[in-house]
Amino acid sequence: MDQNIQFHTKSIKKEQVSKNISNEYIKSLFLMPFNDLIYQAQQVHRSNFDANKVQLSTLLSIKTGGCSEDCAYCPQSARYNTDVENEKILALDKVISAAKAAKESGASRFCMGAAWRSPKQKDLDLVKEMIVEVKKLGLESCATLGMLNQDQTRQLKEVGLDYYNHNLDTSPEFYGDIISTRTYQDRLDTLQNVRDQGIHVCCGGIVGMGENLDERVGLLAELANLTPQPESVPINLLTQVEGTPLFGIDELDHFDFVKTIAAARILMPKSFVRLSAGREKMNEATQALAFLAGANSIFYGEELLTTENPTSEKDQELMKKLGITAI
Ligand code: SAM
Ligand code: DTB
Ligand code: SF4
Repeated sequence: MDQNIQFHTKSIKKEQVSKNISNEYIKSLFLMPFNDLIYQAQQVHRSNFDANKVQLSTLLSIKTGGCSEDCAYCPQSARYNTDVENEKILALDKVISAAKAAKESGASRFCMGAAWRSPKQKDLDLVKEMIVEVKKLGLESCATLGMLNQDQTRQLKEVGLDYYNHNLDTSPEFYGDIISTRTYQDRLDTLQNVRDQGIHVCCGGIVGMGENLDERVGLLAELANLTPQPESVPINLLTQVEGTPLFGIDELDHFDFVKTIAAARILMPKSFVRLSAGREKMNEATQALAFLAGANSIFYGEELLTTENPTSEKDQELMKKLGITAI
């Protein structure tokens, strides 16, 4: 572990102490020569995980489109003119067959996403039934439904939800350029409500939205200083969708994406770091570099929520080439 971090956590129960990892320290990681950074990340990775194992989560959009929020990256916002239609919540049998298929193709976790600002009680009741059925199949359950209050997180815990995904998306400084309809503090409050119920936290963000290096560093600082750190950290590369405000912006260099993964691995040594959206645009070598940098989870299955992801056959092929097996 880096001395910087060790100093702040010394002899105090790790989960209860704010780590105070500084932006300067995080930036220094990004400024290291690429090979040195990857080497350090790989060392941290190997001392905490089997370096040849990757966790597979399959996503299903259980409620697509028509969202009231204005997230500038998102094709599901009702405010932007994209190809995504406003659909009704999926029927339980459709969710069960998608979960069965995910299980058969080798996923260990099934993540249900909904295009909501936050769930209404009647919708939450339906999601609770879905969670129960997913768990019956022997899959870990995950949901991402927007903001949650204490009562909603309690209800989800009651039916056995394993993970809740709620991303900080970007740094506090850049956040206002991306979303105006909910605040950074709203997100932190939801994460706290999830944590208070003992549901595992899945929290990450998006890079390639036009943020500068300090802002990318700022996202990692927020994530790494969450106490305890999230169990799962999805790092998404923006998938540019026509009709959204971010469509057509300069694309992030893939080495900068890999560096973000490496920094996340060093800063959050025990978290699963997920190589998330954006794989469809990455070649195999870039993905292999991301694994070398410490990514040990992917979204698995040909669709994310509304956009494409590599097919499971293609991923199996890549994993075989790299000698990687599923957890
Ligand atoms: N509506 C809920 C919410 O926003 O909290 C849950 C679903 S939302 C689609 C989940 C996450 O997907 C977002 O927080 C964002 O990080 C990610 N996401 C959405 N659109 C994306 C895109 N075009 N590229 C990369 N990540 C994206
Ligand atoms: C996360 O961090 N990435 C996933 C999941 N959590 C819900 C979503 C990616 C969405 C990409 C755009 C889409 O397919 O609509
Ligand atoms: Fe709605 Fe979530 Fe998309 Fe934001 S990211 S517009 S809250 S679906």
